[in-house]
Amino acid sequence: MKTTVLSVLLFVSWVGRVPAAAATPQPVRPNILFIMSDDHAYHAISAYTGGRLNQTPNIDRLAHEGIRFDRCFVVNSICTPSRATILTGKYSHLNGTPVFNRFDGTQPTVAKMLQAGGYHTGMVGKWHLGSDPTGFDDWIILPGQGIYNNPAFLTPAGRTVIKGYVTDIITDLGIEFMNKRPKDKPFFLMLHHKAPHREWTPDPKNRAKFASLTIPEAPTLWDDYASRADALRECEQTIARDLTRRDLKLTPPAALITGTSTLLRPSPALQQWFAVTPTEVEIEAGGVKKTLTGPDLVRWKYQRYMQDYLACVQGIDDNIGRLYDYMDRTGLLTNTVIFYCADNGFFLGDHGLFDKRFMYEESLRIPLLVRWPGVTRPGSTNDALALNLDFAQTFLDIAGLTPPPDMQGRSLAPFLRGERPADWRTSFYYRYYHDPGDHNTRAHYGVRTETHKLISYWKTNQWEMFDLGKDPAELHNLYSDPAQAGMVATLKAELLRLKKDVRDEDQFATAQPPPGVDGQPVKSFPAQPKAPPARSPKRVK
Ligand SMILES: [Ca+2]
Repeated sequence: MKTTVLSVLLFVSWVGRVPAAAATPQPVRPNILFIMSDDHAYHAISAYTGGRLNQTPNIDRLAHEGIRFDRCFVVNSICTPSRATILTGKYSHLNGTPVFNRFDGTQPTVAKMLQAGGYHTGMVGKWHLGSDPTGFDDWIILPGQGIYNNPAFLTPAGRTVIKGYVTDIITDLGIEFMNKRPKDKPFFLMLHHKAPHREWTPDPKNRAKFASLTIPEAPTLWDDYASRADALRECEQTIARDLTRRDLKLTPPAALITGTSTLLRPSPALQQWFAVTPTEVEIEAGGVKKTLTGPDLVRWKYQRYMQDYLACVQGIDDNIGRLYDYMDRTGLLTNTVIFYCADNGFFLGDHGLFDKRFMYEESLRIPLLVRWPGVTRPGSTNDALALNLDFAQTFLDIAGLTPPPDMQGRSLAPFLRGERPADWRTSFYYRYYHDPGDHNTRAHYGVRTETHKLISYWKTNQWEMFDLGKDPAELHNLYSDPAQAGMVATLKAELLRLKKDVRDEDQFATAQPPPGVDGQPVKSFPAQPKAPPARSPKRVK
């Protein structure tokens, strides 16, 4: 899809700094293109699944020509905290962004370090950190979550609307950044897609393509939650109960679309109609009308959800293909390290859920594909425990820059070079804070090792322990099994060790910073939220 005239004009004025000397030598250090989608589950990429749910040939090409990380995870599975962790190389409790609160852009970030180290830096697409981007030579971001069609963007010069579909536009803007960059230095571009975030609005072509498909059901769609903590039963992110009429793209009564009210600018009454979570839906099949309820309705909701989600993913894959073509044509493929990942995992009906947040694998794990031509062996895979916490140090390593000592991850570059450090981590720490919060998902922290997982819902003092080897779907909570007492004790000790090691002193355990990312970015930053009085880590028994 072509860039609109408006966006070309916008971009020319946005970039505006093309060096006079175009024919400069190829930079020795590689460019870094970091592509991140929003809520793209690893199991919606055929390189990971063999195509069980969908085919993503262009994203798969990154795996075929590079390395596929099979155990990459986030340390706090929601949008804003993940983005803050990627920029800072620090856990939420140290970068001050545990929930949907405004990121303090005055703190050190990998973008600032790369910029100071000689990289031309850019940020295009979904930012969702509340404050203006810092450390970027050029940026153009969606305000808050942004919208799918004809989205507004914010730039250093102000706000503008670009006509078209958001995934196409963000790709166009990324291409323009690369096209107009100074050619005498390497670039670092963060290209962040909005898709496939809720409410999963595809482009018309892919919507039509997926509308008639029947998607295989998740193996744990009908999970009865037996043996698990109350958190699963209490959460409001279920396919059965919590998808709205808007999510399901139901057609409102004509009477509600009157006057100035439209689907894009709904009146309060229409908004209220869209927000309802229906307990029965009338459908028409073969000319016959039928009202769905109960399990039939759950199956129907799952199909509607997955058709649109996967269609959004297909739009991303199409656009990765366009990026590939551009980079091939311009010679950039030979000297650019390309990353593809997501900011968090996502439930695709797994455990009967949508959304993320929980420390269960589908939400905790993200896809990570990296193509580094001439360095990474094509088609290689890696099962080391990798984290979004590691990305900042990885970028700096690739750029030949030394990371500051207070970053908390570790460079993944050795794996890209085909090495495996003998002392690589064998466990990691996770913490989710947004409780009370969206979807009523209970706050929790935990440890995941190579083989097991222990989760503490610290506000309710409930626990879960899973043997990931025997029970990869995490259906059997072994926490209270007497035969597992030794393993539970070992995992509790490891959890406390890690909590101390990452300097989590319960900075945000009792009070969340106020929300601040869904309005327009502002140029003033609040002071770092004050930590509550020091207290000993929650005692685990
Ligand atoms: Ca996200």
